[in-house]
Order: sequence, then structure tokens, then C-alpha cells
Amino acid sequence: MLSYSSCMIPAVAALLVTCHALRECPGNTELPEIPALPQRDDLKGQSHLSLPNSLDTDPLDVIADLKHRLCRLEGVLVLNGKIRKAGDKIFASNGKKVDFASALGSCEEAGGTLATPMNEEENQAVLSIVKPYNQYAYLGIKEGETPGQFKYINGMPLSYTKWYKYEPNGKGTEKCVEMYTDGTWNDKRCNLNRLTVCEF
Ligand SMILES: [Ca+2]
Repeated sequence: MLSYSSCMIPAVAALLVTCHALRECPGNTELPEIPALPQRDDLKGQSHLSLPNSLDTDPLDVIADLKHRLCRLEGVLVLNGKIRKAGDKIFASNGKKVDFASALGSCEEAGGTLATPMNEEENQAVLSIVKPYNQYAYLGIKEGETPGQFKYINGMPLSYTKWYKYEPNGKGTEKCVEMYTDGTWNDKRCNLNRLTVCEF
């Protein structure tokens, strides 16, 4: 039978790794500092503490095991069509049609942001969500101070665009950007209901 300690130590290690990952996610900046696990040497002088076998496990092995488990879970989500992967990014939708601010809020609440394709592969990944829903989707791009000049919502200049013919044409009146069901982009007002697609 597994001892209490042999179950608990990996669980704590997994929790700490998960928590550290969460601390790096946008929208999760207020998590408290996490104390370090006691080291093997710290425990040696404490005769009342038996040294669990699991502390012999190399932390790198624990991380490798967690990575393996996460990859398997991602595989299941991809198989079920719940997520699309492109490079380091994961795209997903909650299937809801809302305005730009609400869509962005939903994505940030989940620890992500609005889908912001930065190359053809990412654009294709977002399109592969937009197509089956057959709904246009807002992207994480907004018009800057200068009409016709669009930027990522973090203020950085665009490094990739996929404008539809003659777009953007709003000249200051269409401050958001939607993806059409063919993957091309159109500047559009921000208060329409569009499919929420997030990236993580
Ligand atoms: Ca337009």
C-alpha cells in the first residue's frame, strides 16, 4: 500500500509546479509567494522525520512526468476538437457570441487573451475554430490613435496581417478587427456579437 508521505510529496510538488505556472499566466498576478519545499539536507537532522523515498526522485524526473501527462491531456483535447495548437499557442472558444470587451474579459478571466494570430499558422488555427461555428470572431487587435493604424492590444505594432480586400476601411470608425469565415480580417465596430476565441 502507498504510504501517506509517498502520495503527498509528489502531490505537493505537482501543486507547486502548477501554482508557479499559474503565477506566470496573465490575470493571475495576485497569487501569494509560495514557500520552497524543504530540501533533503534540511530534513537529515530531524530524527523524528523519516525521509520519504519519494524525495529520492529527481525533480527533473517529476517535471518530465508532469510534461508527459500534460501532453497527453492536450492530445485528448485536440482529439475532441476542444483546442487547436499552433507553435506554443493554444486556441479555444467557449462558443459564445459577445461584444469585444466581453470576449476579451472572458479570455482574461480564463488566464488567456483574445486570439491574436501573428503568422499564417496561427491564423489557420483560429480559422479552424471560426469555420465550424460559421461565425466571425474578434481578434486581439485594435485601432491606435492614428486612424487606419492597428496594433496588438498590448500596444505593439502588428507583425502579420490578413486584411480582406480594401480593408481596413473604417478610418477611425471601426476600431476592432474581426476574422471572416475565410480567415481574412475586417476592421469593425466593437459592439457587435462575435464568437469568443481565446489564446493561451
Ligand atoms: Ca471594415
